Amino acid sequence: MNDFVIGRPKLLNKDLFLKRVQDILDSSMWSNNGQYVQRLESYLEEYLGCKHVIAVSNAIIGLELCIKSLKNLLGPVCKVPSFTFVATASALRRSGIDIQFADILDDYCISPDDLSNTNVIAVNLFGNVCSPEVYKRAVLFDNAHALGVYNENKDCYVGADSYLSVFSLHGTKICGSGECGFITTTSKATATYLRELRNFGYDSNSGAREGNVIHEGTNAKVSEIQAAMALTQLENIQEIQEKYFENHQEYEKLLPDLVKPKNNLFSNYSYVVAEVEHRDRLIAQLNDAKIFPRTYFKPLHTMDAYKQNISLPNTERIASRILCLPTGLCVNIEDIRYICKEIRECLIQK
Ligand code: T4K
Repeated sequence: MNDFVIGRPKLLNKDLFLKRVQDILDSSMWSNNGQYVQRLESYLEEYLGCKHVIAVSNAIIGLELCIKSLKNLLGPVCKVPSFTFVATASALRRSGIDIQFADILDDYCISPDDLSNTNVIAVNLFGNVCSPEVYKRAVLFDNAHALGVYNENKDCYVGADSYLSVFSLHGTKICGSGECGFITTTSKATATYLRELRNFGYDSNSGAREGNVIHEGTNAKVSEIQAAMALTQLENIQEIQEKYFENHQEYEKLLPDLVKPKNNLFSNYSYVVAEVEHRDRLIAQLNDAKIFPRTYFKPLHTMDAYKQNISLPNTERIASRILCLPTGLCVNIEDIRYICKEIRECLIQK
């Protein structure tokens, strides 16, 4: 029998990818802003309808580059939700910025009530979209989960009209491909700055390596093979989204009392999120049936590296009940029926 996990990736057009790998090997251009990185960026700009895309090696480094570009604006402290993946907070701390953790609403996005005068990094978590009040306040969006989410309030794809936002193309994400990510920005000057930071801080006008270094940069470049993999998967984004949507619909049909609907109709449905009582006992029983849901996320303010003696009631309540269920291209409708039947049986036994 299969095991059922939340993030097992599958490349849809493997033959095309292998052909592209062959092209890359033959061309002997393996990195440094080659044709596949450029094609990946153009593809995303067109798909999202956004002005500038900068491919980076993963989303956390993308967040760090954005934070560096915002440094004068951010000040010494920034507000982020405690209920997110550690990358959001880690990127701030590694940039020397202190964190104030905020509570979330029932849709897992940061609560607008909790935003004092501090700058905010907002997270469009699980394919949900933050409220319009948060949109007005956020200086940067962590869109790691939000590729292909259409924001009904703004009538554009998430990331298209934000000054700065960062997406993940990690293998566990929708259209993921190993390790990759990208930044979107509406500003040409910021895009140039970020491209220079990505490439050790070299002046992009100076061309060759002998050119001038004008910023303290890093290496956040994407290799050609990685970019070709991401591009090949993205070219099937519509089919992939339909699959995630069908899976989510089936879960909502079979577990209507447990699975949380998305807060916008045009979500990417990339995470199936349920809330249950006695969650940890249920997980142990499901694991016996080879079903491996995840408990994303443990609140950051309760973790050793980020501990703060504060109370965030909604975050703490939700974190004790949440369960992300298996979905993705390797999970089909039959699998979901099996998973839901097992969940029902475990809940009856309790
Ligand atoms: N912001 C947010 C809100 C994020 O959620 C993330 C990352 C980031 C920023 C930073 O993005 P990146 O810097 O990674 O681009 C995973 C991912 O590594 C991480 O990307 C993701 N969020 C986070 C939510 O989940 P783990 O430690 O839970 O992954 P792991 O290895 O346990 O995999 C999850 C499941 O997927 C397992 O059941 C096994 C399966 N799997 C995984 C991989 C990598 C496969 O079957 N094949 C695979 O290749 O962190």
